[in-house]
Amino acid sequence: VPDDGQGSVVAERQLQRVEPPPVYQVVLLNDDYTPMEFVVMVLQHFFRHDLEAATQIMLKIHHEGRGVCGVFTRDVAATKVEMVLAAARRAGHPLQCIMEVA
Ligand code: TYC
Repeated sequence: VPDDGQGSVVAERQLQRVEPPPVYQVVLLNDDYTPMEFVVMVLQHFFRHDLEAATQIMLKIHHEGRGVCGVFTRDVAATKVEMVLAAARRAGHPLQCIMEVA
């Protein structure tokens, strides 16, 4: 875009500066009651981790209090949180799952 001296330099900058989509990490929180096997199942089923990765993430949450399950666009992250919470409540577990800006 040529500069016509009427502000088109600003227009050019705005045209070229394409914002990346904001990304959100889905985080599982530790608690004293949810079975380790349930958390591993959640990480495999909803986040497509294999058994080994799911087990490592679960143990990290168990020891450190929280852990990242994956990074997604806002809508996908929100859906993951809802699916995890629905599965946990259905199974009677207090598991907490949140999303936050990555
Ligand atoms: N702390 C739980 C237990 O000892 C296991 C657990 C791990 C729970 C990760 C929640 O997000 C969690 N049974």
